Amino acid sequence: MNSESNYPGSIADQHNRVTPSPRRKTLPVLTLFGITLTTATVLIAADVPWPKFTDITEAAGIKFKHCIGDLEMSNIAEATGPGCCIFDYDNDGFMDIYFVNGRWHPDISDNRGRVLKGKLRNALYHNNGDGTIADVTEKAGVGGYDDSYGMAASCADYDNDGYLDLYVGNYGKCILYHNNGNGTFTDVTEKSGLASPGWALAAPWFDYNGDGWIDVFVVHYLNYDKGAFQRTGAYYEADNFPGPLAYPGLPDHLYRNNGDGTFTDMTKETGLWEPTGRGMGAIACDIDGDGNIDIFVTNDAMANNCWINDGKGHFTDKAIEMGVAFGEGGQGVSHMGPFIADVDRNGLLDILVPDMGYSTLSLQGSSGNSW
Ligand SMILES: [Ca+2]
Ligand SMILES: [Ca+2]
Ligand SMILES: [Ca+2]
Ligand SMILES: [Ca+2]
Repeated sequence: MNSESNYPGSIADQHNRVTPSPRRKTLPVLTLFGITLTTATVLIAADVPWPKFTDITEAAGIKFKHCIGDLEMSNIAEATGPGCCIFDYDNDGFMDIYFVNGRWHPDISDNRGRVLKGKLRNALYHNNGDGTIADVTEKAGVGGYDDSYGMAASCADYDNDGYLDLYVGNYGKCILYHNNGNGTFTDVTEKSGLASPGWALAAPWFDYNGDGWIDVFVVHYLNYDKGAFQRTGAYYEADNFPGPLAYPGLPDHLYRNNGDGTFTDMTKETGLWEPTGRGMGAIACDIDGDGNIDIFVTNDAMANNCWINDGKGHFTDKAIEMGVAFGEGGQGVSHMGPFIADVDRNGLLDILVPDMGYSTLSLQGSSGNSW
């Protein structure tokens, strides 16, 4: 710890003074008809020492740096950054990391940025299990396409062979990499039917029809016009480049896994067709607790969708009735990647939607049976 973090009155200083060590108390945890059934030792929350973290990125060997594929951020595509996918691709018990990168793209990038053309790729890092991590992208064959600008990644064992496969969402065509189980992957995008062209920002996997084959929901953002609207100057210049409402949305897609390495687009048949959505993220889970997995989709600057699965292959958007369509002020804010968990431990799932302001936490069951 450096001296700055320990100056008198600092948070670290206060913490060091008030929490010399955690205290423990033995408390009854369940009392029924006056009989205590069991006891447990619990930590008093206020006395738990704060966890401390050390940035070991460089020491571990991670050299990856994200790039927007250009020298200057000048449009909504360059401003929409990707993330990474953490998964154990080789089943050695240690989690590995796949990073998604931007790249020079003729629809998005300026001419000056052309110097970056061909120099950017995604990266797969193998966790060696000893605190170091190694770039294995070339061997694994998962660098991505030069004409697909990386936006997202997710993983699932779509063919049930015991190895997690990798799906990359792009501006352009998506990519499905089949994990060969020997440290290499094969691009099976065309055969699988999962190219899902457009602009994909998230792709949660789940078995929507319960047939044992995992399906995928691909979130599409908006129909970027390659800068045409921006070149007209018909927007409020002080706001910098045009935002999401300057472009029409794109429909998300649900692809059913046929169990033979191919997928079929089931968006319209399942009621999920929503061509105006500007999807930024999604989570698949059983939000209403009826045993069927639902999908919560965050849309940028407009209403979110909460697609409730009826268990018979059909989804209905209940976001407005459930009170999770908008931000706290009832407006469509810059809804981004959502999180779902039981925050208040009442047995019902709650939703946190980060945005560029205060974010929105929606608690389920906090007032009657509503959100
Ligand atoms: Ca591993
Ligand atoms: Ca697999
Ligand atoms: Ca399925
Ligand atoms: Ca459900």
